[in-house]
Amino acid sequence: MEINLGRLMKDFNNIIGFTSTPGNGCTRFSYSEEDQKAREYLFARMEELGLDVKVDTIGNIRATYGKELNKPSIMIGSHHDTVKNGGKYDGLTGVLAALEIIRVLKEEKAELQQPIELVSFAEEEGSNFGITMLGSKVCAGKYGLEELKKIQNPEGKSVCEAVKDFGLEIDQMEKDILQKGEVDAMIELHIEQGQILESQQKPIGIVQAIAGMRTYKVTIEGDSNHAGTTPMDLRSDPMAGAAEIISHIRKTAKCDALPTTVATVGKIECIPNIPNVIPHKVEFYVDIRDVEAKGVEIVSSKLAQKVKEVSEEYSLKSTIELVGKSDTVKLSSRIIGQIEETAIEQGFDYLKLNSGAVHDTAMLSGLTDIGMIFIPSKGGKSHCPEEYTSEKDIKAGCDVLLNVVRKLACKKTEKQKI
Ligand code: HGY
Ligand code: MN
Ligand code: MN
Repeated sequence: MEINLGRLMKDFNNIIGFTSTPGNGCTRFSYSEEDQKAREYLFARMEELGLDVKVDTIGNIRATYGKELNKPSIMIGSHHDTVKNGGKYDGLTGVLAALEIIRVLKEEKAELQQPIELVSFAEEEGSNFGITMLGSKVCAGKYGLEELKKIQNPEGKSVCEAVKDFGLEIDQMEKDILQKGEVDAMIELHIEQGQILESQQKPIGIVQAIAGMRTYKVTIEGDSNHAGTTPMDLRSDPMAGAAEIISHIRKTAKCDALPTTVATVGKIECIPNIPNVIPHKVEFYVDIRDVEAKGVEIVSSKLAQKVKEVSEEYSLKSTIELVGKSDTVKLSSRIIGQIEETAIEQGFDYLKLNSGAVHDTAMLSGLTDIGMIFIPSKGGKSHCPEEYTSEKDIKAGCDVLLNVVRKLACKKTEKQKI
């Protein structure tokens, strides 16, 4: 059995048009106008398929084929939100793969023995609130309402306010928390976002573990003053402090942690952000990851130590806030085995690897068996307009996922029993 690539790419080309930065990558934040347009497009396709569509209180879309079977589902999907000026393929490929797989199983009149549930998680990128996988974390019961009232976007709007403005009843969130046993397996198709598969010319990646991460928000306050009249030794300059801390984080991750440890400062804000003013305040986010928890631990503790040292040296007031965290997750050997068996049956070469990117699937570990299929990213580029995956690789990944789902959710036909 195989997907209809033309149909999937038609969906793909429609949805990538929903971006607030046309010509400069995809920018489709959750709860935005672009998100709403993408949702409307997806709802129309789901309706054509007669799926039972539900949007939960944080905005996760859950559309089920075979709901009447009233059994644990096989969940497939990903997310359709993006980073700012992001790529076309991150997340969306997995959502559209799920949609197309349901279409094919329906067309082929495959006899379901378990429902198949298409999921598109909200706010996976954390583009609004700086916390990755917020939708799947809420789905998995990792956040309570009180916490969502406190988490704010840069404009000071809380998760609850933003979600309510989008027309969702976040106060009722308890009823949507996923319970163990509701889902029999969750399998996500996703671009690798790295260059291992391409460099080893493997069309299929079978993920073994997903990196754990911590996101810290560091705030440094100093004494704002005139850039021209303040002698260097009389300054309490938060930007000078931030520069030392940021270069120290890079050195620690590169030289003093583990070979698999990575750390990034990708967002920084300077107040008042004027060339001839020594800043009053600098805020920046530190994204630390590793498949080995030890690596995250090393950089986190060195960060705290350096912030303390620099604050004393420059008479600065600093705070470090842990704004997001997820532990390393090992994927299900049952599902890994299924993916491997199917890739071999279909004649696709594959590689077992770890994921440096985090994924919604990881948030469901503990609630169900989880698996991930990776497909190559050209040049390993992602989270940027240059992100690209070939249609051939998209089809290979979808065909493997289609046949894994068929084996998990459908009755064997007489022919398959032979
Ligand atoms: O940051 C990540 O790893 C994911 O792309 N949100
Ligand atoms: Mn993603
Ligand atoms: Mn991403």
